[in-house]
Amino acid sequence: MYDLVIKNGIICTASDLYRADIAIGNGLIECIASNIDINLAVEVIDAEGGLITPGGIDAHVHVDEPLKLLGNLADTMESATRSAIAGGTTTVIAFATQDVSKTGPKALSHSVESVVDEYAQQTLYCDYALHLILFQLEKSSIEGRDLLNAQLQNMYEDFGVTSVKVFMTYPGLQMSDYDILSTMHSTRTNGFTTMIHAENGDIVRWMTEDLESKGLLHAYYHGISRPPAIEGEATNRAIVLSSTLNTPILFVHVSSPDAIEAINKAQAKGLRVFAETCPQYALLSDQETMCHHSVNLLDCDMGQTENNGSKLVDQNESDHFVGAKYICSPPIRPKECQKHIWNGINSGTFTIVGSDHCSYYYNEKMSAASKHRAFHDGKDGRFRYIPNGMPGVCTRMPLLFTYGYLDNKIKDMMKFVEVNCTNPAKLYGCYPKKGSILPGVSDADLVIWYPQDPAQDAHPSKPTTIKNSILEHGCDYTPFEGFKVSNWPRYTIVKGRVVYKEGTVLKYNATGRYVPRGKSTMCCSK
Ligand code: DUC
Ligand code: ZN
Ligand code: ZN
Ligand code: ZN
Repeated sequence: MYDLVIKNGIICTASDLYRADIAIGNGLIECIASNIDINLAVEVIDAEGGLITPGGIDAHVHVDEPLKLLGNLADTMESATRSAIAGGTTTVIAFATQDVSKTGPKALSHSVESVVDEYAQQTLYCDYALHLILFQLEKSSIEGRDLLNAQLQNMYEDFGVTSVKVFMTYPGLQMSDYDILSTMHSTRTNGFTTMIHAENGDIVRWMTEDLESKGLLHAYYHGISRPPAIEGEATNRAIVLSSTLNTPILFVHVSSPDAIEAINKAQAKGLRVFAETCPQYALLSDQETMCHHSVNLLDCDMGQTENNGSKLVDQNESDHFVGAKYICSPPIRPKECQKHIWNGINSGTFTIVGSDHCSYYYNEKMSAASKHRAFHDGKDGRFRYIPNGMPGVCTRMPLLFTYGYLDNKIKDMMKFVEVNCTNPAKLYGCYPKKGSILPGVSDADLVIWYPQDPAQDAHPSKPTTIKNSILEHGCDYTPFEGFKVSNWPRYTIVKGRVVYKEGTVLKYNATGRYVPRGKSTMCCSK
């Protein structure tokens, strides 16, 4: 007997699109065949001609951690995984931040351990894994090599963490080129993936201080302080560092055409350069951060701004802070950048799409900035104090389905599955257990989408518009409020159990746990 059989679906993987039934047993895909006998099944789901894809893998999710280095986040691992499955994602890869109070060869293992211990106390709706954020080398010298090698090796052996993120910006997190080289040397030795946040932190600092000196403090200037070229510069520089050591590299949350150009050039040369982008860079524009101001903020660019802060006039003083909802880094770019993002997804410049879910309460974003009131009548805050990040773990797959696949910005459904499900699994060492639908080897992590084009009232549970209330996350807003959607996950299945059905989360089927990963089959030195 099978635990579950799914009939009448169209299976879509990164390589194939075909009609077949799926039989599930013991949490795994057991059999795919053209007509599986329903008498062999304990439970049957009729997909009614809807697409069936692997569950999504969101490899870029920030969740509240014991160490609050990024500040208080609105999502626990419990609410983040609940939100994930409500949008068809069945595995999330989050971050454990290095705890610099821990030292010695097990320092990084201990950093990961406290995060895993905390999440073990929570109900998890899907599986999760962890990257490490590394921002300070215990010994920043050639002599420190053996220690860092041992720290990474132990973290792999103890917890199956095989990827490390480093920052080229942010006071306190920014690493020198020297330390990035040391990190890459050790990630190469250990077969780890090196993830890079590429923005030139010194330029950001200078631009921020220059804007502040002119009284230009609103959310909109966050983007002005981090122009596309500074992401391009850092991307180029990181490519030079990685090619110096002949080791692969992965750029996360790529937003700028300048960065895309640098990545394209490197890839064309045959360098092993990989990249992630996010839905917000394909779908939002800097207009959102300009809200309610009647002056032409676009006049203020690239440090040439005159002191015209006093000329700013709020059309609606009560909610002029709304632009803070869209603050993230790299920032949301001008609209003309969006086509470069879609082209990059289709052309393979981008290996994956992640959400960079990093949810700060809008209320807290306001108060964090208001603590440093410095602007007209004390009603506003400086952009530099507004936490960087927005929620997106739930909306990633549905947005890419409607605005990518259905709107012909993503060339076909197989590409959709590749960037959202299969490549993240390969890139981060959990394929084919995750990210595919292979009998005998893949977890039964699946999404059954609503049938396309049914009479609208045939499925009243299908959302047509994104509202914060349907996203199941902990955050008090979504930057995608009001976006129309033409499809949505109808069933989300995690390890053979239905955890989300027609708009309802089924908590009693939640069996998520921590998943140790192997080494990348794409982005690591052999
Ligand atoms: N980078 C991220 O990846 N997430 C949130 C903030 C940041 O800078
Ligand atoms: Zn980042
Ligand atoms: Zn204002
Ligand atoms: Zn992030």
